[in-house]
Amino acid sequence: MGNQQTLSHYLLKHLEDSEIQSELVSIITDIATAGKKISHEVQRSGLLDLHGAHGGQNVHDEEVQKLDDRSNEIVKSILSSNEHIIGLASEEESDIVDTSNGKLAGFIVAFDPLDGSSNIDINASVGSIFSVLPSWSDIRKDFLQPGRSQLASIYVLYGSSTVLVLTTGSGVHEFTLDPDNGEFILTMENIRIPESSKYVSYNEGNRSKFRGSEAQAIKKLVKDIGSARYMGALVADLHRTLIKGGIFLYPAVKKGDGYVGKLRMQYEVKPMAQIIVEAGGMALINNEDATSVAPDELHEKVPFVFGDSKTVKKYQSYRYDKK
Ligand code: P6P
Repeated sequence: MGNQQTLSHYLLKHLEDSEIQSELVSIITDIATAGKKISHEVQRSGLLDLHGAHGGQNVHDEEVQKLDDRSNEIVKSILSSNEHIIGLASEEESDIVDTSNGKLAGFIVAFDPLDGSSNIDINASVGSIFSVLPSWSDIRKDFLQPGRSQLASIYVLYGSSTVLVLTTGSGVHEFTLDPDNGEFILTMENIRIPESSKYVSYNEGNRSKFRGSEAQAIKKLVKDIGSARYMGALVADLHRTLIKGGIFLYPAVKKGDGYVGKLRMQYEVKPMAQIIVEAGGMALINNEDATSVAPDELHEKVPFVFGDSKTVKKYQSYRYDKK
């Protein structure tokens, strides 16, 4: 293998012209450390009695898995000791965690410590997602910035290997964890999502809960594309879409007399949309560019569609063009 560039070396060079180089390198290095520790636990979850439910419920009234809680503690302990970070928001925390110690300006990080954790017990892929934002004075308000304000968007995918994928606004790059030396090594630089329309990815079990026009559009897409993949973990479904192309959809589903989204703006949709757009793809919330939509509240959930531009435009024509 050619020059094995570590994440830290790559970041120092990649961010050499950034005036916040040292802060971003410090924060992303800590996020990578959290990813390594979580990867270590995920690989041993069955041995450490970390399968199954923890017994609590999160802010979305979802059953918290033991490893959700463990992963949340790992991320919180590492990031709260980073001098540049003044606030945290987590899927597993009902409210913001203030780590400012009175410091006014700095950086805030929103994260889903273990996304897709229901896959843990069946040994399928899970991931962690991180969103890094600037904060000047009001942490609560600053978490409500749109996706395009993010300084870094990162995910770690615990799959057949552990990979960290990031963007700091100039390209999308993948690093693979070398288990022999614990380093994240650059394995793909400037990833571009192929306009392949390879797969449609959505939960077929929800079809009856979609709006009619949505179900119709998806039916046409499936007919056009012909093959479907769905892994039930956003990080895994996004990584496949980033590498192979195609489209992922989590439409609003019927609840009572309205329709609601499932994916969380703060620590799923905002960072993942920025990565897809940086790789040349498209990401939508209710047919708007997902990177320009600002959340209304910390744990807001929204419908989310992303993929290669060709396939997303085809979806838009099926879903929204009045015939
Ligand atoms: P469903 C996992 O719980 C998650 O938040 C995402 O990782 C994933 O894309 C989605 O929910 C799966 O939801 O309803 O298909 O199980």
